[in-house]
Amino acid sequence: MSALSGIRLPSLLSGTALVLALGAGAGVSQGYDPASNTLGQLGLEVPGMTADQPLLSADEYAQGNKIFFERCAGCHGVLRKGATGKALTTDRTRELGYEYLHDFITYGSPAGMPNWGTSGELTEDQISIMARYILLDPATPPEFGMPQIRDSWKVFVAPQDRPTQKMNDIDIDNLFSVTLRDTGQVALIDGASYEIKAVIDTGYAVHISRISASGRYLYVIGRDAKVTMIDLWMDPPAAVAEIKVGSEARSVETSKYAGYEDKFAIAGAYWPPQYVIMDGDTLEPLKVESTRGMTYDTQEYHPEPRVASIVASHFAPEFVVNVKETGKVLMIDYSDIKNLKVTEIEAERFLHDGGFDSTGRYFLVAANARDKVAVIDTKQDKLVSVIETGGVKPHPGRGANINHPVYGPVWVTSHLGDETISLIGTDPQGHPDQAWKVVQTLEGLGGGSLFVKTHPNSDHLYVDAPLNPDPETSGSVAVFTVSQLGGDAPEYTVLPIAQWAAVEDGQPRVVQGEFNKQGTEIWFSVWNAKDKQSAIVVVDDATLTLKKVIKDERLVTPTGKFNVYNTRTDTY
Ligand code: DHE
Repeated sequence: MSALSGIRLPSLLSGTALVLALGAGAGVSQGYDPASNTLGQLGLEVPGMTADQPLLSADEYAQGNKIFFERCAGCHGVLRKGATGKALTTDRTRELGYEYLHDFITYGSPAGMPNWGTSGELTEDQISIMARYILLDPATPPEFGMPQIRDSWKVFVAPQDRPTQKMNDIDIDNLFSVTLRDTGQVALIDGASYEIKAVIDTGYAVHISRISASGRYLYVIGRDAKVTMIDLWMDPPAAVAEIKVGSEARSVETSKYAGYEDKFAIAGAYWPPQYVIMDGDTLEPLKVESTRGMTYDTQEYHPEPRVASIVASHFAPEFVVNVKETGKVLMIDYSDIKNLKVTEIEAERFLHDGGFDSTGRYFLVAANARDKVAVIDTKQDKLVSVIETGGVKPHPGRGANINHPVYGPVWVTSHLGDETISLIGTDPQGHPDQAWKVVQTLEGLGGGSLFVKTHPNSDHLYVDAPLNPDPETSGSVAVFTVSQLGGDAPEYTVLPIAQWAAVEDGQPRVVQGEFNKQGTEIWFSVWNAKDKQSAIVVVDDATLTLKKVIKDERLVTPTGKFNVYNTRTDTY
């Protein structure tokens, strides 16, 4: 927390601003739990409002700050310039005014702004605070450059003190790294016995896990921008190094190109907007680069272009870094870090998540606020196409690569904003007429989908809907049979995953399928509140029947799951 204590106070607002009102269309979909948690814990001084008519008291300001960074900044941005949600800068908020803002926060909007008031998530007092809070200028958290990054760097076990061979009997390739979101941990679960092999402390509200090219090291990133490096050869596997790359982050990746296996790691931060290249063995920080700069289209300066997804190219020693607010994809050449070469590709705003096609050459990334997917050729370092998906807010995770009976290799995304599932042709050689076009759309369970999944050995396409407001829908998964997608109006089977989990109480959401290495089983998280029982449900892919429910008191708020083999080989 100390690194954040120097936050700059917002400028003062005159009492008259209170009578102004908020604009339309702020927006994140229901329940998409944005959480810039670290910034939310700042203890800030009170902005000195006019003495006779304070806009917010000290305590209210602290509450507003906490709520904003925990619930709003993920979509609207720390500086409130807008991304998935609309801009909340004071030129807009003061024009729209208190009453409008108050109602908007209370009732939400069909465009995706949650109904914080009527859902009961915020009290009347909190809504009033928030409506006044966003009439103030945004606070600017401090920078986090190399001195702070280096200060945070810890090596627990130096490379020379680590085992020279695998010391445990774990089948590492079939291990799952499971995010335990609210405890700031990952659980390592054996893919065959379903036994929890280790629970390891990581960053706050862990986001994703990625595996080194050799499969030995697991890198985990927390929302607090802490990267934890775990040695899977140790008995039991344990953290060997950690570092903070900023105050808020979501992405981490490792070098995969031949000759550079396990050599470098990279992490991208939301705040400050920057990426950090680290030594793959120790996490020693080697280079930090800001992503601040011009938007790709209007070419205007943006102070907060956050780093969204990152993948490692298989065709060159490059990281593919997706910058949300400027809409640029950066191909970072890590072969010479001192003389860093970056190819900047104009793509689309606001880039979020994405994955490779089945050949590993093309990277498809959602520009979710614009309902598009951008395609990058990682062999030629060029934009191939920007595709209108036909749905609202594409959200693929890493997507799913299926072999369509008519259109051949296609990549699939579902959508946050509606039930559309879009299939995009990815085979310019074999199916040139369909390449980079939406070849088919399917209808899933409903809006609120976050992730799709398949495996080369499976004939099924799984689509979740964890953010759908209907509990039955958010507790289920739709399954399409790939070989039958050529027929008219393909139907899906519904798997009542939450019901199968039979957790004691609460309203768990079913999220993110992940296959085992062999592609015979798919695991789903049954994500309940922190104080309630959660579970992981394992489905037999051939029969679409329940195979196992993993329950354990240590499995608190499981969300993402990353099978070591599938993650390191980009199999999805
Ligand atoms: Fe995620 C991936 C950002 C909320 C679970 N999430 C990603 C990626 C980004 C991102 C940029 C891609 C990383 C990569 O591939 O390098 N997520 C964000 C947000 O900004 C957002 C909207 C709000 C926030 O403040 O964090 C957000 N995400 C969530 C959740 O609420 C989820 C459902 C539960 C959780 O654990 O927090 C969630 N995000 C995930 C998962 C992935 C992910 C499981 C990886 C999916 C995969 O298969 O690759």
